Amino acid sequence: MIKVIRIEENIFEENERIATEVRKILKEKNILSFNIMGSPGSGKTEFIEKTLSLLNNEIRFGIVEGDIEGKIDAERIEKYNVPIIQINTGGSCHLDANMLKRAILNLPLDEIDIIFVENVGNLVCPAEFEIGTEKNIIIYSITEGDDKVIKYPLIFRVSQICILNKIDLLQYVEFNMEKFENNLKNISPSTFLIKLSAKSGENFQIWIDYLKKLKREKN
Ligand SMILES: Nc1nc2c(ncn2[C@@H]2O[C@H](COP(=O)(O)OP(=O)(O)OP(=O)(O)O)[C@@H](O)[C@H]2O)c(=O)[nH]1
Ligand SMILES: [Mg+2]
Repeated sequence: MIKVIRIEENIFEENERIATEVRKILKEKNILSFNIMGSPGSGKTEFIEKTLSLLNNEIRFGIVEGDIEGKIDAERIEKYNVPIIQINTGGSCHLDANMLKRAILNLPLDEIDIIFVENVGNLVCPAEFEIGTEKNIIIYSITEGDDKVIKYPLIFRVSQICILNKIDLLQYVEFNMEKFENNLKNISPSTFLIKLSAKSGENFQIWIDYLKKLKREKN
């Protein structure tokens, strides 16, 4: 007789249970939280840095950095003097709810309004694991091509916000904006799109205003 054990289901079930715990902790502390996902190099850390440089004086942030190895991104953010936890997954291509739970329990939650979690750079795996944050953001950059919404639909579907980054490079890169926008509308109609450059700051104020609005709605 053969007994089949559905490990995959169990992993997802257990993850969902802990994600609910994380959600509860963050709700109790009235913290707005974002799971920031995207390919390696799409600009997740640059985006966090730019946001901190503009809002650090008026909003209390906490940062969780997820990487397979090392603490390079956490070190980049250190200069903003915000509480940071670096998670090293040791090989896993995404964060899971248990990792985030351990991280936030090491943050001074009573002194934080907004938490940014930078997930491991990857366009596939992070989309499959809820970590208990309130909103998902996909940071996508124009240098990755205009076809990826079709090829990697899940990460766009699970994201309430899509940041289309590196628009300062539009004149140098073959990127069909209309095609990208139409694909996004078809695959995930409710995803809110903001086109900006975290580097030059072009359109960045749109994100800042939107973030402030989300924060006000939370209060
Ligand atoms: N031109 C341009 N470069 C950018 C922009 N945003 C980020 N970069 C550059 O892109 C490179 C990668 O940016 P990161 O912020 O490290 O990307 P990341 O998504 O955090 O990467 P991982 O953490 O490795 O997944 C860096 O050299 C950034 O300076 C942008 O808007 N325009
Ligand atoms: Mg990074």
